[in-house]
Amino acid sequence: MNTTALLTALTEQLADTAELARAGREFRESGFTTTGFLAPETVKAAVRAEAEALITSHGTRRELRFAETGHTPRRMRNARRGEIHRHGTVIPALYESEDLRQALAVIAGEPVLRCPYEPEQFVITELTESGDTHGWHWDDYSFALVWVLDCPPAEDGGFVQYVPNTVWDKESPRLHRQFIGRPILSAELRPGDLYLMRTDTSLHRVYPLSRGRRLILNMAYAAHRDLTKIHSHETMDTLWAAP
Ligand SMILES: O=C(O)CCC(=O)C(=O)O
Ligand SMILES: [Fe+2]
Repeated sequence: MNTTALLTALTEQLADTAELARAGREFRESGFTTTGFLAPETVKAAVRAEAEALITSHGTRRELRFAETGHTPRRMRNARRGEIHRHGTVIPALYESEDLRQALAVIAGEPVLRCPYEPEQFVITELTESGDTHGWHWDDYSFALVWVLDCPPAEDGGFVQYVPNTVWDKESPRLHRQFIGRPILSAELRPGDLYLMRTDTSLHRVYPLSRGRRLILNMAYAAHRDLTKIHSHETMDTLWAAP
């Protein structure tokens, strides 16, 4: 199927308003909802095939810690936005889809905009080694739509944990403080799932892998409020931006 046909299939699927309403209720309550219903199997298969090819040809291993998120570990392989944009077709086209952003806006209850800072628009992340994790952090922009392309069962790690309604102070993240008096929520994910998270106010992480492999595509989106905030991009620049 070519990219135009895939986008048409996506648009047809996005007409499921009952699912959008359910996801919207969940999202506005907890800052998280699974949204696998947004994309048909044909689109998911095309995203997965492109992500597999890109991580194989352009994946770079990174092992980093950031003061801005309390020195939590990032142990992963990534293909970054520039590489995906240059060598991919399906993923950049999906990111540009206005129909997809409109569906996300129904769930979010507010407009969902392209991320104005290009290096953060999308990234492919692969966890392969025991101990690999995307450690506790917040994102710079309001929303992430994550496509789960490969994932082990929860017993082997790789599930997502989050603490909604928290505030990122980059100067003094006081990460452990965020857990005191607040529950950590966890969501099991399966290949083919998608989820939408309010990533600027949900402290979140991927539970360290003990076995198996995890592959995701993360598409980041902005809210209007993000466009007026002055953003510094230290953690993401180091993680994803070109050297
Ligand atoms: O891998 C995930 O499910 C989350 C990824 C994430 O938090 C990020 O890329 O900022
Ligand atoms: Fe994140």
